[in-house]
Amino acid sequence: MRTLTIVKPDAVAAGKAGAILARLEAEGFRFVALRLIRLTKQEAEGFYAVHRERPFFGSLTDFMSSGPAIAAVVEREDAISALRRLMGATNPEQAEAGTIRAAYAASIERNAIHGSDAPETAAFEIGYFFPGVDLP
Ligand code: FUP
Repeated sequence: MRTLTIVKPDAVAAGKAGAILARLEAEGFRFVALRLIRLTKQEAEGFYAVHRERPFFGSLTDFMSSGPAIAAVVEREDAISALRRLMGATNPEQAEAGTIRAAYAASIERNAIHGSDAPETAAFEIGYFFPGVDLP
């Protein structure tokens, strides 16, 4: 099974992208596709369109378009829930010890990593960053 992850701009700026990608490998994820992205504000708005009515939408999309990030398709048994467990809670104050967000997230907004939350969102998000790519 496959899912979409993003090492967010805060983690890339902090020089933690390699550590986070290594952690994914250590937890059994294999990279199927990977690219450095630099989202425009509009691209960030399109990605987070489900949140457009939320009060944090403007700030979140400013942050997501603030610098380079890494988008990857990763594969593993039970990939979606395994990645969500490994990421930890959205708010790092609630993230369990040992999770990526507990280690690297600064706040609920600048929270280091994204992972799709369901098969339908994974399909949408993979297509959003790797359109027309014939993935192996
Ligand atoms: P998650 O799936 O854990 O990334 O969390 P959500 O889909 O609920 O939220 C998507 C992103 O919105 C989060 F990664 C960070 C941001 N967010 C905020 O900035 N403030 C909030 O109160 C909630 C979410």
